[in-house]
Amino acid sequence: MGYRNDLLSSRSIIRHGSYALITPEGLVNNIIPHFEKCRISVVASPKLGASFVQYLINMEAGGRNTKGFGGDGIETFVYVVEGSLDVIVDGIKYELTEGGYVYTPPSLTMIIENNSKEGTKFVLYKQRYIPADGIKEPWVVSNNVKNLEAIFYDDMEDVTLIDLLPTDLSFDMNFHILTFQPGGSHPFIETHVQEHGAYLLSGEGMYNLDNNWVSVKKGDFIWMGPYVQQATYAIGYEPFSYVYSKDCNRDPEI
Ligand code: UGY
Ligand code: MN
Repeated sequence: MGYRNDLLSSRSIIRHGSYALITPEGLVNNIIPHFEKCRISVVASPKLGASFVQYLINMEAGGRNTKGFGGDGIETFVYVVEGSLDVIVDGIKYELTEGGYVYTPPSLTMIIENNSKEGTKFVLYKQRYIPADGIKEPWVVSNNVKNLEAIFYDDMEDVTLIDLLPTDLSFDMNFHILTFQPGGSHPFIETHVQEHGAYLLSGEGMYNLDNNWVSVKKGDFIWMGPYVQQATYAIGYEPFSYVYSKDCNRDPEI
């Protein structure tokens, strides 16, 4: 850091209310009360046009948020990208390693602590839960993607999908992992009401966002707003994979 050693340029693209590509080089640190020993970037928020808030966090050894994150109508989700993290919900401790995650329902808070000797990197997410008449509240979910089955996406053998949360109507959101082998692609350009917050875990792709093709790679974050056209081709030599949010199971308000 300090004096520049090249032209000032960036691959990031910000289209308020539509979509955003945020690359790791441009991330800045945010101080947020109760998050100790953390480097936090808020990559999606209502200020961008998103209905949720998503953070990329690097937490040092001994870092934590013991006040509790979420609750009071806000559901939360954490996914570990590197290292390990302890998450405590309702007195129960979940010891997460890479690929581990916890979903916390809107009535509870999550405490997060890095009790390891190394730094850890994780994706954190919050959104206001939308109750539905006659549908019971969601529950705590924790697992590791290594334990979950990947299914072929739309019958294509070079694209797989993992659902991280139950498809039960109690849940108004889910997180998924889509993985494309090089050359694999979506079957068509999607246009849908749901939003996504996507963190790119591996590989490279050409992504169509609002009918603009942009190159993206591991470490990038993409926010896709409602109805923004979206699809990708995987390029390069390794699988292109991302973990992403999706709202679901609710009738839009008018
Ligand atoms: O679930 C989805 O809507 C997903 N196929 N979208 C995406 O990858 N952009
Ligand atoms: Mn989509």
